[in-house]
Parts: sequence; structure tokens; C-alpha cells
Amino acid sequence: MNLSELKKRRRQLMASMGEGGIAILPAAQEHIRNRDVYHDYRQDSDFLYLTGFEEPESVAVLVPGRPQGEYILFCRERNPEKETWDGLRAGQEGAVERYGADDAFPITDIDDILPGLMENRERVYYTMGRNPAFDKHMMDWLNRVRSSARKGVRAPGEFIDLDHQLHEYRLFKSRSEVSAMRRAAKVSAAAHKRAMAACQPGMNEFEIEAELLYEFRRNGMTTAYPSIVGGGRNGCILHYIDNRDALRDGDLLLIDAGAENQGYASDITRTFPVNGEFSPAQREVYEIVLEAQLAAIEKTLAGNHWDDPHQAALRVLVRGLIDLGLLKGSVQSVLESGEYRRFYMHRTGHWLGMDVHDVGDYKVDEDWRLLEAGMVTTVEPGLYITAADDIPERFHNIGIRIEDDVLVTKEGYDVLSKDAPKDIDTIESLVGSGV
Ligand SMILES: [Mn+2]
Repeated sequence: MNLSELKKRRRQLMASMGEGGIAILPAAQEHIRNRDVYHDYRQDSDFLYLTGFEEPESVAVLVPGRPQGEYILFCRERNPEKETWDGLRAGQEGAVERYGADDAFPITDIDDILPGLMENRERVYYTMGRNPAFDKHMMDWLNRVRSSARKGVRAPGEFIDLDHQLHEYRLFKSRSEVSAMRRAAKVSAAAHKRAMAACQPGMNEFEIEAELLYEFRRNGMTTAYPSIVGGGRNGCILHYIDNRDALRDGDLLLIDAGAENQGYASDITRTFPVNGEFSPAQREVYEIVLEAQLAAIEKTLAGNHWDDPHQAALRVLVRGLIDLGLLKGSVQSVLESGEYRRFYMHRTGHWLGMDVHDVGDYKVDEDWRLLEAGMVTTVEPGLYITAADDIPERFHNIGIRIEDDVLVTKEGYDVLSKDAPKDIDTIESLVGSGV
């Protein structure tokens, strides 16, 4: 993200905090995978949103009205030996010159400096409970300020959760955020097409996962979340990520995979027949899910309630389940009894942004909030019919989900992931055509 946009975000937050406030945000912690190997490092989204700084062991501090500078970044010092092993660091000079910090200090000096920044501030904006080790540091620093009360220093009396205001900002995507998300969705769509083209009966799920990764990585992106590549029965397991079964002729393959571009996620699901041809039963169920998805997208409009797309999808799915003979009764009675949950047990969407299940409230007071331009949500109805004695065999182990990323605009909606095919004819001609 460019420096001026990052600065605008900090300004916006500081304006809402007022002059008596101080905001403190730690970078994400590093986590050991095994012995001296670490999990891939991913910066905390709130931290990244305000700083663009991707190094661990950093702390951002915003002090509105501080004459010597309002944005202070604590980060690791340059260290030629460590950098030889682990890569270059920005250092304090880089933090100021390349990341726009007004002031930067070594992270090792934070105990000496941070209490001074808290002096005479009334309110501390900090999200408690996410990082217990850092919570404890906060208490130590606060007590340090309190203990200097004799010198006429006032300690902050109020702790305010930083999440709420910040997440409200993050819910509305700027022009540059939308373009980062559109790029992520385009690359993800190309990955889904590549997976379809590569698929042949007898291949393994992990081979298809490799095709997805290939497309992400050759575009400089990573996965936004572990890819779900589930054939047949595995397609009915919502968070299936083992991806190590053989793909069988006659089964469906459900792929839920999205790339992350510059900290922004995409989230796309497609379902297609392993052998390139939907069976009549698979086609019937697929057409219901697709109709439900299109109905939900049509409701993803500014001024509608957050829940409207879900309700639209639900009605189509329930009607379809009754028509297939899998449920009995009227649409209304099935909606009321909740019996559909056997086949559709999740909601139709979630906010999408820096986090794949992005931040932002879904309700305001007690009511579903209204959709507004600049929000991005997924639209992802599905049907999952696991084998059971009371289900006709032709429907056994049909798991279908279709998921797109939808931007609410002033005029309507914009499907960011529209390059990923979902109509039956295009899918059947693409599957198995070769990469
Ligand atoms: Mn999703």
C-alpha cells in the first residue's frame, strides 16, 4: 500500500481518538513449527493496515498531537550478522525513510521509552487478550507511569478496545484495496481454471492442490488460507484440508482456494466433475446451488440487509431440496423447522478483506446491518449430501459449493471473481482439457 494511503488511515484513526489518546499495536508473534523451524510469518492485519510494515518484533504507537511526531515505530535494529542468516531489516532509518514513521526506536529500548509516551495521556487504545505476553508488558508500563505520579505525572485512566473503530474502517475498502483484491481474485480464478484443466480420474487431490499453488506462486502471491481440495465424500467435509485422496471417476471435486495479494485475500469455491461430465443427479443439485448463488448475488446491493442474500439463497436451496425429494413439506415449514441444516449448515457469506473472514460487525444493535458501497462479501451457498440409508444412492456424497467475492458498489455489485467459470457447459468443456 502506498505511504500516503497508510498515513491517511493513521490520521483517520488518530482523529477519532482525540488528543488525549495513545494507540499501541504489536506486530504478530512468530510461531515455532518444529525445533528451529518457524511457521510462515504473516503480519497482524490491523498492524499491517496502519503501517505496511511486515517485520516481526515491532510495535506501532500513535500519539495524536505529539510535537516530535505522532507515529512511532519500534523495530529491530540492523544487524549484519543476523541479516546474513535471516534477511535484511529496515532498521530505524528504514522505518522513517521507507515506511513513513515520524520517529523510530530499537525494539530493545521499548521498556525505557514507551512509559514516557503514555505519561499524561488519558486513554490507551489497545486490544487486550490477543497477545497475553504483550498484555503483561502493557501492565508493567502502565505501572511504571503510575509510580511516577509523585513527579506530577498523570497515568492513563481508561483502556479502550482498538478493534471496534479500526475494524469499522477496514470494512470499507478504498480504491487501492479493491484493486489489490481484484488482482487476488483474478489470479485465484486462473488457478481454479488450471485445476479444472489438469483434472483427470486417478489423480490425487494433492496434485490438484499443486496446480493451484503453482498459479498463486508464479504470480508472487501466497494462499490466503489452506486450500480445500476434496473429491467425492471429502467435498461434504466443510474444512477438509488433508488433500491426499485419489480422485475417482464419477465423483465431484470441490475446491475452495484463494490467493492473498499484498495482504488482501480472495476466497473462491468451484465444484466440478472429476471426469468432466456431471451425472444427472450431480447436475440437478448443481443447478440448484448455482440458482441459489445467483439469487443471493442479486440481493448483494447497497441498502439491503446483510442477511438478505442468505435468505434468498436459502429459499432456492430449500425449494430445490423439496423438489429433489430429500425434504418433505412446504418451503415455509422447512425454513421454520430448520431441517435443511442437514444439507446446508453454514451461512451464505462473510466479509472479505485483509482477513479471509474479515473484520466488521454484521449487526448494528440488534439488527442486521445494511450493505453499503465499498463492502466486500463472499456469496457461497452449498449443498452437502452425505451417504445415508434414507437418501437415494444417486445423490450420495454430492458436495457442492459455489463461492464468489462480491463488491457492493453505488450502482449495484461487482463480482471480483467472475473469471472463474461456474456454468455447466464451460466447466464440462474445460475439465480434463490439459494445462
Ligand atoms: Mn468463504
